Amino acid sequence: MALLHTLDLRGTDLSRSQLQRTLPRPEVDVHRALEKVQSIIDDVQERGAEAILEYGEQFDGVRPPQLRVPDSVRRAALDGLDPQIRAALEVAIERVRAVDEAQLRDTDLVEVIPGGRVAQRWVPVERVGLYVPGGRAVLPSSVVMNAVPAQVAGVSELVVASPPQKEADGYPHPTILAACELLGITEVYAAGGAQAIAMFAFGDGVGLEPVDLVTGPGNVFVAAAKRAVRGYVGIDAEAGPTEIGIIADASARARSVAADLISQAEHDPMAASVLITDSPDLIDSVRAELDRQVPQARHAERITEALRGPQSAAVLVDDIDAAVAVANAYGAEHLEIHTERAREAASRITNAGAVFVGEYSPVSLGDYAAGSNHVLPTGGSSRFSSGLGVHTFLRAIHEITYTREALAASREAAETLAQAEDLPAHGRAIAIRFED
Ligand code: HSO
Ligand code: ZN
Repeated sequence: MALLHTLDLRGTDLSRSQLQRTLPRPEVDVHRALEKVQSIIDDVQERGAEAILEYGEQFDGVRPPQLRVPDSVRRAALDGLDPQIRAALEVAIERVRAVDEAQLRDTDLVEVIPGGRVAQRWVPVERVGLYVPGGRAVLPSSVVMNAVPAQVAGVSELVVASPPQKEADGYPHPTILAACELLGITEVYAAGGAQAIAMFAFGDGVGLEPVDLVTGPGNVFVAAAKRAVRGYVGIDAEAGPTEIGIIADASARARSVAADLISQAEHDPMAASVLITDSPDLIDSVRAELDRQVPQARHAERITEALRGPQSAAVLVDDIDAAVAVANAYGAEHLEIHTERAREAASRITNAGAVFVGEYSPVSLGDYAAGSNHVLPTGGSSRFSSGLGVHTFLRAIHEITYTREALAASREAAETLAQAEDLPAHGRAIAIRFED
């Protein structure tokens, strides 16, 4: 079967609902994972740290000497980190921090009427658990992407959990530990999967405090566990397989387009790589490039599976307007634009986790060192949510301060609505203030 099957949408109905039915999407059954995950969560709630360590032994094949990573192990990991990797992480941290600092907001104060004020205070979440996957890919960049906005927001306690690794005596991967140390994160646990999420939500029974919010990517079990604990704690999102959409016209460079489709396919056999173009020739040349580049790739097997899957496609449309409509209906986690007037097309994108404009702004740059965040909404959830940012870690608290005069000037509206809703005690609570 060819890589990237063609979906010919020329001359078809481009309404949002029709497109959403037609466009390929990776299928991940979080629901099915829920049952399995629930029993792990129950067990962690019952038996605490011991259950977490046992699941680590079962799933990761190793048991660390203790659940919490000792300071000395973290420090040694940073000391042992390749200086080039350290420098690259520092670039990433610095750039993400610069972008995040621009997201900070002052208290907004609105004087609704003279003497009647509503202030909006942005308050950081107090304690946050960051999940960092191990397994197939150890991603220290994800530590940066989760931790920096939390720190910029002012989160006071940042806790990391990452699966125990056989090669590290049961502690998380040394590069993950080094990244934590670089970021000043001192509370780190060797816990993975659903048991880590349960630990965040309910504590470990012997001293680890529950968190208020859980963030970070993970596999289907992590997603299911997040769904299961949601409500007890906040969650950022259930991350699904990575997606890249690319809008390209005949002017695009097939080599770069193919390389970018491959780059996200490298994450996961379920990853979605979708080319959206008005040029049949470009599809041919991108396919030829894929045939050339994929076999040379280190992870050729999973890339091939991803590019052959129903979730990946070359979507052929009449023109770039149609391509924009398709991209907006799809709402890709990452959307690249390789067209002659790329910035203009980008300005018309309303649904995407992040938009990468022009040939020199590839998704891989965003994954590591653009300054943007790489934790982005998947599965079409960009229609209603944003990527991770300072806002993820802030809550808006309204603070209402009215004078007697301002309340007097407002009572009619409030009392009328109380009456209309048949809640007279609401009205009384206002009126009583003006009685002798
Ligand atoms: N593209 C991934 C993030 C990542 N890539 C981490 C490399 N490391 C999901 O947006
Ligand atoms: Zn990536």
